[in-house]
Amino acid sequence: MTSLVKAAQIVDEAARTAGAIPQFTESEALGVEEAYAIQALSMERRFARGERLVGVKMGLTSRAKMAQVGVDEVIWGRLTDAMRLEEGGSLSRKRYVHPRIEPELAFLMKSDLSGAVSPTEALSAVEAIAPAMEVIDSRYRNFKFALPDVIADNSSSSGFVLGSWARPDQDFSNLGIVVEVDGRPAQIGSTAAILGHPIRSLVAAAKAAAPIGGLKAGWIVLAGGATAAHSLSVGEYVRTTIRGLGSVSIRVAE
Ligand code: 0L1
Ligand code: MG
Repeated sequence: MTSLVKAAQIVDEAARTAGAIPQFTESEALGVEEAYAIQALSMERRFARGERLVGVKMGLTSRAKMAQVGVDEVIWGRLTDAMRLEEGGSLSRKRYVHPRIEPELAFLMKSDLSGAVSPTEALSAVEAIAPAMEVIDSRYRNFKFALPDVIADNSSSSGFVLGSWARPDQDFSNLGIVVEVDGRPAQIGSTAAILGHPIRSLVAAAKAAAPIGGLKAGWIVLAGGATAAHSLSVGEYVRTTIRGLGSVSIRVAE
């Protein structure tokens, strides 16, 4: 049985060097709690290298995502400052194993939020919302994993790009989303695909983050992919537009 510390080192090295690894669950039993412990330990290694925790990502918060991955549970991961990509800039394909991108709605926290909270309490802790995209890159071969594997691997989170912040006092429950690749629509959806309303994802994030002290003022929370993810190829220009909130884009470089 691989120790939690060893498993954390394996996923961290795979992420750092963009090398694919076998799933842990192919050869041994791994529970969800242990998987979160591996995630925490692997992210500690990044923090020891100077990265800073800047928020959390919620995953599998839409039916499309659950179906793409074949599970039906919401998961979460940690965001660091080094994972942030410049809006309108580019990402380097060779830094990833098999990157995909998905449209997200991001929250900027105005105040701390932790534990069991209502949607109204969650909303009052939000400073701003923005269109965003998350780059997910499973470190497992062929992007195949069981739920504990993906949790151990920081829930596939590998990068994120944020658009302009907007006031949260608008109805963002059902805003149209278009993901264009080189100017052609590749995915179409709505913010309603995120647990029926993205604020529910923030409620789930407050609960999920309680064991690590809760969400902090100034943090970013990615609400989760609103459509299936798009596999990235060198040369592509990807732009996500959320109606009423604007666009966010990235180019895929070598
Ligand atoms: O919604 C998500 O961000 C899911 C990430 C984990 C599953 C995947 O890698 O597709
Ligand atoms: Mg996501």
